Amino acid sequence: MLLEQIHEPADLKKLNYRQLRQLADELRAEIMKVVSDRGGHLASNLGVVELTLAIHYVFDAPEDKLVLDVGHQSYAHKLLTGRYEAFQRLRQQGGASGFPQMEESEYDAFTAGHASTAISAALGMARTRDIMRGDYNVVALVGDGALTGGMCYEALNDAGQSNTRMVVVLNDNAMSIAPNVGAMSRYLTGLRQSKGYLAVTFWKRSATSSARCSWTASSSRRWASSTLGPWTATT
Ligand SMILES: Cc1ncc(C[n+]2csc(CCOP(=O)(O)OP(=O)(O)O)c2C)c(N)n1
Repeated sequence: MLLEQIHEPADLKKLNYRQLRQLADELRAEIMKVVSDRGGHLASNLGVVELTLAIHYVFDAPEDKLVLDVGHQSYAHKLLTGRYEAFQRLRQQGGASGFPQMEESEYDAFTAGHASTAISAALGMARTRDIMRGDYNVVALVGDGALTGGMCYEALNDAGQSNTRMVVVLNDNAMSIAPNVGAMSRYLTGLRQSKGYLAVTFWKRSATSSARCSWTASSSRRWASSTLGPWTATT
């Protein structure tokens, strides 16, 4: 089993594409096994397995900071950051918390639970980095449900205006606790169905399938932090 051999994200970078796919399957199986026993969030965690793998493959946590909005989607992140044993006792005393906890791991850059806080927290970290002349990346992962919270707009407004270097990944699965409603949800649905977006998705699929073997973690990271500009929303 590959998962038991992953003690830190650096271990991921030794895997080839086929092994990464196997690891994604193992993560899903582990999450289903533990959640059916201990309870917890299931769908939101199953939905970010590949995304979490990709983020940890591209970036270098804990130097690079990953801020998860709400934090209910943190199970794959915990399993990839040395908490396999603790995860077996998920949400039990002495086991892994169901949310990111700074006291639990240096990989949890922010203790979360409330929705819509990640972009603001990440912006604060990015600003601190700039003041301290640091060089690490800061990544906020936010769902489309959490994105309906006003705090996100205050942070996006501030980040866009100040041009602070950070990455915002939007996980738009058209779901919150129930299907999303409202103008932003309608806008994102329209965006996902637009010709331009579909063309980019098609291009991305063909580019990544042909570049699979030569695309390394460091080249992906360089691409993410330089080519995409100061901050980026990705669906
Ligand atoms: C301020 C606040 N309100 C409500 C909640 C309850 N809550 C937990 S998860 C969630 C939905 C998040 O949806 P989304 O951001 O789309 O993530 P997904 O589950 O789709 O990955 C909500 C509203 C919360 N954690 N904080």
